[in-house]
Amino acid sequence: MLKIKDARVVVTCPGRNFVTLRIETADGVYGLGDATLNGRELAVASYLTDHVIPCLIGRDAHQIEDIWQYLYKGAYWRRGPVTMSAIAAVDMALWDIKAKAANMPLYQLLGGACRTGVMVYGHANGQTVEETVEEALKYRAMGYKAIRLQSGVPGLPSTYGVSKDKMFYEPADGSLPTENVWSTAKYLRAVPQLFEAARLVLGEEVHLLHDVHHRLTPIEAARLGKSLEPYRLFWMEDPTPAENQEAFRLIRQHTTTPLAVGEVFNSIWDAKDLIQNQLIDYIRATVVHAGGITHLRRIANLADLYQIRTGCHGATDLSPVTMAAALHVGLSIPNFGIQEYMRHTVETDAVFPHAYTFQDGSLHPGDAPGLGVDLDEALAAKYPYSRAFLPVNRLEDGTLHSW
Ligand code: KDG
Ligand code: MG
Repeated sequence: MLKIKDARVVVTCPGRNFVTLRIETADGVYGLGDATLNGRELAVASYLTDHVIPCLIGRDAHQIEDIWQYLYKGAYWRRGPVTMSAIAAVDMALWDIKAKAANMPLYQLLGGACRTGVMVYGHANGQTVEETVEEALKYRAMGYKAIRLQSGVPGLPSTYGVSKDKMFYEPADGSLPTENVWSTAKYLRAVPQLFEAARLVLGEEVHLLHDVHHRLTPIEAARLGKSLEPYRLFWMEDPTPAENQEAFRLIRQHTTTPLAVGEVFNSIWDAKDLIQNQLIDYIRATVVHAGGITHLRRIANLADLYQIRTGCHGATDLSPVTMAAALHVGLSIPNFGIQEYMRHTVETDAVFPHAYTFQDGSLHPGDAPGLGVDLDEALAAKYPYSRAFLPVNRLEDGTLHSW
């Protein structure tokens, strides 16, 4: 028995907000879990402090599955991003503790390495096609084998995912939500031009990806997928919202561009129909927002039955604790596809010293016991919480959009 003695939540903002759970056992072994939910951070912090931590004290930290079931089924109120991020934080911290107690890097406990490293993709973004391709060249020079391209749309003043800051940019950009303007017609004209130029300059070797951020209807998404086929994308991400999983059937009927969906999913039930009907190619659910390592592995196992691979969300609002957890999972599952890797700032890396390293387009979690990430609490305390929201989107006539 490895008794849970104490647990607390640390909120810090080294450039952006992070919520971290620290669970400590009676023998002094501690584990970390990420509980960051972009724009809703304090809701998860309260869920943990007020409703979860009191139920953890005195339990056996080794009983990871039982504690997961207890928190999921025991609350009566199942699923939802706040609940599942809180459960994820507990789950990550307990896996961290178990692997530290075993004196092994977590991936060894998960079955050992299936590959030498975890291929990642970086974000190239620019106001124009030329600027975006120039950014992509920088990623290629750094060794990236896969690059996501997002470009400004001619005629629109700003576009989500396209920022003045390049290597490190933050999508949550206002203490109240800022607003972008959207035009599907302008966007659909611009994207094929971006990828045509990119293939000409970057050649055939590098994998190219694109994120639609749920902005299209199924038939518009089908058209985009079709028009991008000559440029052989690795994937087209979130072409339409997936609350109605059936919607993807229509997209699928029209295009062979591979589809990636699921960064906002928090449960296997959000992905079940998409997976079982083979309507997607990559599942983007993440450790932090989809119930932790325990639940993500369940999703990955289901996906494996249907030849769907993982492509976990890995933007900067997922802390280095999640990145490490994703790398241990990615290294150890048979159906790993790719991992998003939007680099954290120097300030964030200093608050979360970590063992994972980047080489030749891949990340490796390292061989430190546990997740291989720590939290410098003294440094974290110097960066108090600062409210920040993701932007919203309106059509040119003012209609609130996203789908
Ligand atoms: O918090 C939301 C961001 O992480 C998200 O918008 C970024 O779409 C995104 C991505 O694919 O990284
Ligand atoms: Mg995305």
